[in-house]
Amino acid sequence: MEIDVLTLFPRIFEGPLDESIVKRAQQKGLVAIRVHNLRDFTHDKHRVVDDKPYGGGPGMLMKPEPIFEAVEKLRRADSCVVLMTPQGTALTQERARQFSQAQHLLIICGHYEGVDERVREALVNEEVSIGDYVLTNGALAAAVFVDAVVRLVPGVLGDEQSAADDSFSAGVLEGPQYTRPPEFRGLRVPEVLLSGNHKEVARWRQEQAKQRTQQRRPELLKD
Ligand code: JD8
Repeated sequence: MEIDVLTLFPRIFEGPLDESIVKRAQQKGLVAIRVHNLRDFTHDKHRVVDDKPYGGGPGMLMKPEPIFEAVEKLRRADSCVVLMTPQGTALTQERARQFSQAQHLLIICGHYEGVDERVREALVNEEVSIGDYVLTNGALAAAVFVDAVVRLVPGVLGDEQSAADDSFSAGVLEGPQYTRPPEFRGLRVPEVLLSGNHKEVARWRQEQAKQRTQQRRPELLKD
């Protein structure tokens, strides 16, 4: 998979994408991620990327020209052009799975009060939000989106981790987990986990996961 990201803050991506699993995916050649500064697609002396909204109102909008120029340069026949925006449909694990099948993702990060509507009309295939809370811009949202998608690209996760992922996709939260020592500051690991009885362990985990889901995310169990 190839991913191109258009943003005014390329450095936001340096940390998150150069660590751990996403880094390894890039080193293994499973994904290529390129981050582009939208200012590089301006032609004026001051590299202006924003302008006032017609009709008035607070703040600034991203002007269409740099975004059109960048998308038209980077887009291919097999691209999916994604706009990060609070008005997008919410990212879910199922949606992340669908995006992980794409050959090429071209991600536009909104900044300021958002983008000129003609960007949506003419360039964007999918609008994505990462959740119902307000971020200062779309760059952090795009980093989250890339992380969620890249780990689902075939070969990125080892067998152990992909099995764990299945349990979330199956619609329950993970239950409690413990490692050594068996007693820490007077707090004991549940006896069943030390018993060596694999059937009992599996049953206990299932029950714990169900209880925790019922308590914290009951909507996951309905249907
Ligand atoms: C893109 C600008 C901030 C949005 C005024 C300041 C996604 N789940 C999400 N929450 N927030 C965003 C997001 C926020 C953005 C932009 C995405 C571009 N802002 C603006 C309008 C109101 N604030 C997001 N994906």
